[in-house]
Amino acid sequence: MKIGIVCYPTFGGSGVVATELGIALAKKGHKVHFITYSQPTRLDFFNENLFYHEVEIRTYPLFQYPPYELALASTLVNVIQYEQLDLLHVHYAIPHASAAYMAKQILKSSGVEIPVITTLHGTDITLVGKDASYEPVVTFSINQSDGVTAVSKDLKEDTYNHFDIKKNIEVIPNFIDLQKFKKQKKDHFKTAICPEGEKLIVHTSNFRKVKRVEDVVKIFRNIRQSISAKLLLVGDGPERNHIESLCRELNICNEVRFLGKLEAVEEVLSVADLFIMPSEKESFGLAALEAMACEVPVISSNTGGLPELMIDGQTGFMSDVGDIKSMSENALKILSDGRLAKFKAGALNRAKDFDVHNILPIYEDYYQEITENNHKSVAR
Ligand code: GMT
Repeated sequence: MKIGIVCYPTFGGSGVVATELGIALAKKGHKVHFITYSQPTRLDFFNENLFYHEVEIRTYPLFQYPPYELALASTLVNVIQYEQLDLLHVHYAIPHASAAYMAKQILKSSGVEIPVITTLHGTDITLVGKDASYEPVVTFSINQSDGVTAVSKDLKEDTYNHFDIKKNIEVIPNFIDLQKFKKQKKDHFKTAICPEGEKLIVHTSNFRKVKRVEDVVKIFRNIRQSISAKLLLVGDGPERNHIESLCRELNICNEVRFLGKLEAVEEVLSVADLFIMPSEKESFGLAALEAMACEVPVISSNTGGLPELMIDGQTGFMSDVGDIKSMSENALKILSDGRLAKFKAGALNRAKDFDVHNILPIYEDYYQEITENNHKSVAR
């Protein structure tokens, strides 16, 4: 198939899922065209089946806000027509689903029919999309999509609860490439950070409020009252300065390292003993799955889609959002001697259920179903 993919080309989970999906599809022989405002972060190599089309956003002194959605819709029209794409798959509803709708209508006026699939990832529904400033457009463009997927059952339910959606939503979870995300031998790295054999705790996120990075730091402070440990914070975002101040306040700066945005996060995860994800909301928790694939047990909240990924007592433990005491106690249970190996094995075992080789065929079948439905409705 010739497939167009629209996503945010950044480190965020939706962009990562979209890019990894495109890469996996290309490896199976599909022609995949990424249509984004810059080269997706993980698309940094050559593959004969992968193509990248940049959305050029022209600005003009009159525009206080450059109309990205129009530039995207116009690029979609051009690419779909010129490359004769069979299907357009947009990731993250805002503004990709409405730009896709616009492109679809423009193409229809010249006799070109393109089926559109929208994948809902989380904050496009649970945070931003719900806001009155976007809600009518989000509802409309989801209903106008030919196919809709959500990354967890919980997100599907949230979507039905908060929007007037008439479409069937297919649940297709996040997935992982176990060839890439696996425990690598990085002992030198571990020794450099933990010279005294300290336990290594890792958190990766975009440092938004919803990630509750403050809880990570407080849980770490509690862990350190019982065992020696170090904390690596990977990623960057609006909360970072506040978190640095908190570390100073708690007098733990020597034990905490901020690594910023990293491309090869699997290298850090390879030496981690524990991953912490105390999010307020998490539609799936791709970062936790990446950790689990590298044999790192997870302490998380029990919100959103996390209970669909985690197995309490096997992959780690879940607690209520904000329950720092319970998360700290659970972290110590895992890190205490003799138990860590069991949790590491449990984490990896569960990650295998989300192997890309299991999830990719679900997407391919869904693509098939949606394109066939589209052909039938055009023939009618
Ligand atoms: O986590 C973020 O804030 C980034 C966000 C995104 O859309 O880029 O991630 C969401 O999509 C991921 C991939 O489907 C999910 O694994 C994350 O759980 C989800 N984040 C939230 O729901 C907060």
